[in-house]
Amino acid sequence: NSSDLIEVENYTKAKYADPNPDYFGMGSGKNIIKIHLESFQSFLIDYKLNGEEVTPFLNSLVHDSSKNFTYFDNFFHQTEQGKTADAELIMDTSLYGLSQGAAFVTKGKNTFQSLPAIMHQQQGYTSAVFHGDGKSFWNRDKIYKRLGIDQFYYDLYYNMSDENVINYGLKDKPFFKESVPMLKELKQPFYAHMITLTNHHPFILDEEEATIASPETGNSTVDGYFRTARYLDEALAQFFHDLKEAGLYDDSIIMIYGDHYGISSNHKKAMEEILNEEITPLEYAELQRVPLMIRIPGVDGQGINHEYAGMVDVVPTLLHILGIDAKDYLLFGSDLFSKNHRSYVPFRNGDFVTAEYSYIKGVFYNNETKEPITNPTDKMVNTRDTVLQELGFSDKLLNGDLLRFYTPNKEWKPIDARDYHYGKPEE
Ligand code: GP9
Ligand code: MN
Repeated sequence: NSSDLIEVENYTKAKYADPNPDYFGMGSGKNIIKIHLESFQSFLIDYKLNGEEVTPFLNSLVHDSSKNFTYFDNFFHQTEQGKTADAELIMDTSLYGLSQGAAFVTKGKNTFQSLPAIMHQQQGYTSAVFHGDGKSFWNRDKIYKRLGIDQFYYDLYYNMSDENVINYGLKDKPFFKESVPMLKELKQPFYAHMITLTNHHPFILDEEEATIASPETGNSTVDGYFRTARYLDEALAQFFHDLKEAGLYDDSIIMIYGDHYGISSNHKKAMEEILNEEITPLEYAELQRVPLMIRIPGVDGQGINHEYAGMVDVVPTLLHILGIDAKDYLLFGSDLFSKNHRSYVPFRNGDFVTAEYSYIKGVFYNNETKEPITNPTDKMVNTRDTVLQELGFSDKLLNGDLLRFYTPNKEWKPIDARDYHYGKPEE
């Protein structure tokens, strides 16, 4: 066990990418509002349906430089069966999920050294998750205590009346609306994670709330997706407006991300119609892009950043933005703004993508020609092996609960789940 831990430590520390001085510490002490776009894939950005933008508000964050966002257009989700729960785990710990099941559930008693706890211990941040579903879905009420999340606002904190609810839970518009007063109450600086829900399979919406005509592929999943994505886009526009009114916008870091695909491989035919191209294995992998957008107050947005990156990169990136060096922690990702950010993005199944080539289901492809590479270079083959090794190290950490034995630095205090209580609000 201890030799496993040393091996993992050597591996992650060798991959550490030093901070970019233009970003290091630039967001220190600022609130962070992290917005989860359920099932949102990057192909929606700038996509036009019958000549009309599906997500005009998100598109404006990408293109209007006065809004000061940086949009990573080659950012990929790295989730597996744990879906939302995997995205949450990866983005708060820089570990991978498991190849089967959801670590949020099966590793719900593990020790973690998570972003919210590090931020709390190093800089006094309060953390909170907001989500309009039952508290025990994905074992959240238990695992959040292991992640050191101070507050969890789940369905009972919201008005779950019939007209406010569809599909899994609270609709995104009332969700954001009712969250703002709760956000205002949080002790600052805070790290607030807003998890949306309406853009979730099977993508249903009340007719009177639909503001865009569906495509007509005849596949209800694909056809519905555009309407719920538009609804989410509108909910987000309303949230930004309300954050400004509440005085929370200007001085907060805002990070927006998509958690995983909405359209699974079962819907290739309809998607081929939508995208007007064949969905080969390579194309399907490329569709696993999800948006990542960041705005840091006082720092110019870059517009579109083409760096290839994945969810594991988020923890070191945010740590460095706050001015906390990531080097002490066991993290599989590296800082997106670092000049030495690593250039390949592993998927949980061992496939991976880089800017030039991809490795999908046992085949290397040239991204430009889309053709298989029959004679991969040693470097390509080595990268494939490194990806498998990295996933294996992450599995060792989770399966052996090895972070129990790891002390990042002398300031680190282990998270004690008993310190956290997510009491039911007064009825
Ligand atoms: C449920 C929601 C959906 O609370 O987060 O999870 P998913 O099905 O996307 O994993
Ligand atoms: Mn999800």
